[in-house]
Formats: sequence, C-alpha cells, structure tokens
Amino acid sequence: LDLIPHPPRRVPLVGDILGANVRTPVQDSMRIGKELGPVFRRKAFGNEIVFVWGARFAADMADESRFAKHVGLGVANLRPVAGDGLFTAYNHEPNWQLAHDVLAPGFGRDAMEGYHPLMLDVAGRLMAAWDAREAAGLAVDVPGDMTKLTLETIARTGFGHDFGSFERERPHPFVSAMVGTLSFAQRRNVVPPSLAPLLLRGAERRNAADMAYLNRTVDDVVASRRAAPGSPSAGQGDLLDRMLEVAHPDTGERLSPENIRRQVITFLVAGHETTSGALSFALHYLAHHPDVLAKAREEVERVWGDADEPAYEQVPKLRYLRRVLDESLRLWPTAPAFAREATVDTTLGGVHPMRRGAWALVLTSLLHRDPEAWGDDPEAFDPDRFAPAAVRSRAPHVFKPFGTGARACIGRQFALHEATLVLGLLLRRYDLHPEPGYRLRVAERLTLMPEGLRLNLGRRGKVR
Ligand code: MNH
Repeated sequence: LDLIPHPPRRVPLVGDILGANVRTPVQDSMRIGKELGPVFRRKAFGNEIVFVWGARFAADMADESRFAKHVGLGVANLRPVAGDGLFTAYNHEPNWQLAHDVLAPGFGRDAMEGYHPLMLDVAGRLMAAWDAREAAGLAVDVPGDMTKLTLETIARTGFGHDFGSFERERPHPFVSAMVGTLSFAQRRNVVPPSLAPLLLRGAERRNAADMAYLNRTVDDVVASRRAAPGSPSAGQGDLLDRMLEVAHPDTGERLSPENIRRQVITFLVAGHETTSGALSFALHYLAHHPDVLAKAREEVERVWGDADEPAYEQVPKLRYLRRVLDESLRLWPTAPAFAREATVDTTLGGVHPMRRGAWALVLTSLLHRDPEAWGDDPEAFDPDRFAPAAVRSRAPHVFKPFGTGARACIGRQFALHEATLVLGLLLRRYDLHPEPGYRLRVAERLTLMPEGLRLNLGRRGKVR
C-alpha cells in the first residue's frame, strides 16, 4: 500500500476530505486521480479506497482468472433494496447463477425483437410531448424526459406495466423513491459509520419510506401479472414471465417470490437510470456539435429512408450514431466505476501486490481519459475514435462503460438498441438548439446525469 500515492494533506481520523465535496465524489476522484497517477488511494474516515484508472492496470483487472466483481461500497449499500438481485448478488450466492441463466435469454435477439414495437410506442409518447413543447415554443427538460422514456420502456417491455410517466407533470413517485435510495446509498459512502446514526437519522427514515414504496409498487406489478398471466410482448414472454414461470434448464430450480421482488426492483432501476443519462449526454453533445449532428442525421435518413417506423434490423445499421453514443459513454460513463477483487494472491500490473480478497475501484470515467489509450486530447468529443480502424489499433479493455467479465451488464444490448432507436427518431424529427450559456454540469447519485440540461427544439419536415 505504501507504494500507492494519496492526497498530501491527511487529517487524523477524518482522512483526505479537504477539498472533497460529498455531492461529487466521482468528479473529485477524477481530479485527484489526474494528479496522483494511475493507481491512487483516498481515505475518508476509517475507509481507505484504492482507485485504478491507468489503462494497463485496469486492463489487468479485467483478467477473470485473477479478479472478479467485488460487491462493496455503493453497490453494497444497495443490498437493503436490491438484496440478492442480479446486480447486488455476491459472486458466491447461488441465486446469481440461477437468475443469470433464467434471465439471459430475455436479452437475446428474439426477445429484443419482441421489445422493439413497445420501444417505438414509448418513443412515440415522448415525441408527442416534445411536439407540444415545440409548438408552444418551450424548451424541454432533457434528463427528466429521458428518465420518463427509459422508465416506461423497461416497465412496458420487461413487466407489461405502464407508469403513465408522460401523463404526469412531476416524476412518478417510483422515480423519486429510487433517486432517494440511490442518493442515500451514495451518502453512506461519505459519512463516517460512527456518526451515521446521528447525521443520517432523518435520512434513514426517509430511506425506509422510499424502500417501502418501491416494494409496494413491485408487489403490485407482480400481483397483477399473477392475476392475469401473459405479457403484451409479441408472443415471446417478457422478463416477468421468465421470473415467474421459467425453471433453470439444468437444475429445474425456480426463483423464489422474495428473489423475484429483488429482481423486479433491480431491473426497474438498473434498466432505466443509466440509459437515461447516456441519452441525455448524447443529446447534449449532439446539440453542441452541429457537424456531428448533421452527419448522424444524414445516416438516419439514408438508412431508414421514408419508413415511418424503423424495423428492428434497421437500428444497428446506424453505425455512426452508435459511435456518438459510445463517445458520450466514454466521456461520461453513466455507471462511472465498478469494483474488482483479487480471487488469488497476485500482483496488479506487475507492480502492486494484492492478497486474495483485496479490492480496488476501477474509475471508468478516468480510464476513458487516459492519454495512453486515448491520445493527447482525451477531453475532446470525437465519435471517430470508435471507427473500426481506430478501435482495432487500441489496446483491449480500455472502454468499459458496461463493466467487465461474467458480471458485466446483462442489459447492454437492450440499452444500446433503445438509445440508438430513440436518438435516430429524435434527430429525424427535431433540430436541437442548446440554451445560450449552458455549460455541462454533472450531477452524481451513484450514476451520472447532466444537470439542468434543457434544449430548444425546432420541428423538421412536419409531414412525419
Ligand atoms: Mn447495466 C450491470 C452499466 C443499462 C441491468 N451495468 C452493470 C454494470 C455496469 C452497467 C457498469 C456492472 C457493475 C459492476 O461491475 O458492479 N447498464 C450500465 C450502463 C447502462 C446499463 C452504462 C446504459 C447505458 N443495465 C442496463 C439496462 C439493464 C441493466 C438497460 C436492464 C434492462 N446492469 C443490469 C444488471 C446488471 C448490470 C441486471 C448486473 C449483472 C450481473 O451482475 O449479473
């Protein structure tokens, strides 16, 4: 550990909290990491965290024969809500493998094709809302509307449930409760455990209420499916059908009712918050880079032609738009870090000895800006970094917005399909004008989101 640098001014008991802001732990760590180098540590009260962002070290941690996911920190703080659901399960918990095997086909090609019409339908509701704003000459609240869109999409495709987000002025209480629990989980990382009972007493009570609300919502969704089996998702069965009805192909085992509750919460939360941020950052960059926007729009018009609604296979053909999305996720990976632990006694990158069980946080948002992997100007927004030749010439394991290995994101294809589809539809229909003077600010609540991002719209080709 002595080899690993830390901020210079350490305060006894308190640690490295000088200059640290409890609202922005990720951006603080990015700033500090740039100064201290590819592996560094920060201490807050009793807890010392090792951060890794250098391309070579992060790539080494992707080696599944020596490292695995570590459930700690923010993820562990979500255990009271998400329990042994897929995202928060410990590697050794049998429910991880069981749920993974039962649910993975729910993200296969056939399943995705069944979700496509529902995704189009939700996008239609967004555009109806945006048409009305545009006609009234009003700006749109990008993160707010993207959250409505992605929540409705995962709820409709996965669970046949309609939250009615677009019929509401304010976020659905499910969203407020979710944001409450995420923010609470983040705050628990930055408050000393000994003072937590005192400092977080009011917050604990609110968190308990938020959790009770999430549980109630989920129990209602499950109960109504049990009362009326069969999902609306084109003949395929959706995630909830799989949870309720599918047995493990080898063992014949099924998910328990308590575990199903955890999985539904997990998917409703994991399935929308990060995608909403990804869409919001992409819209921000598109609005601020007219040349990129023009090129992406040209592609949409060329590939989709006059089709009113693009078919499933026409979405992955938007190669350039996918690069825009990748580049947005490079600069602001909306799940900005993930933790890895050594599964054997080993040496990280040939330099830092690690005992079995020792863990470190891969700081994705800084890994994605390491000049060693990304060149001299890593802050610049440039989708061509993801052109095939550029990708081929880059080292592996330096782009990790969806994590790595066996515990990487199960919803990756779902998120990419949804986001590419929606960006394509929006570019075809609207001109995007930034608000004068807006400078990107990033809000943190375990995930990242552009704060206060509003865009003015212009409607193109009124016929469609
Ligand atoms: Mn997702 C795991 C990022 C969209 C459901 N997701 C992860 C991890 C990252 C991640 C990073 C690994 C975390 C870790 O190692 O601790 N996820 C994203 C991003 C997007 C995203 C950046 C959108 C953009 N995720 C989605 C969607 C769903 C989903 C959409 C569901 C429909 N993610 C999950 C689940 C896991 C996960 C479930 C846990 C998988 C496992 O451990 O087996």
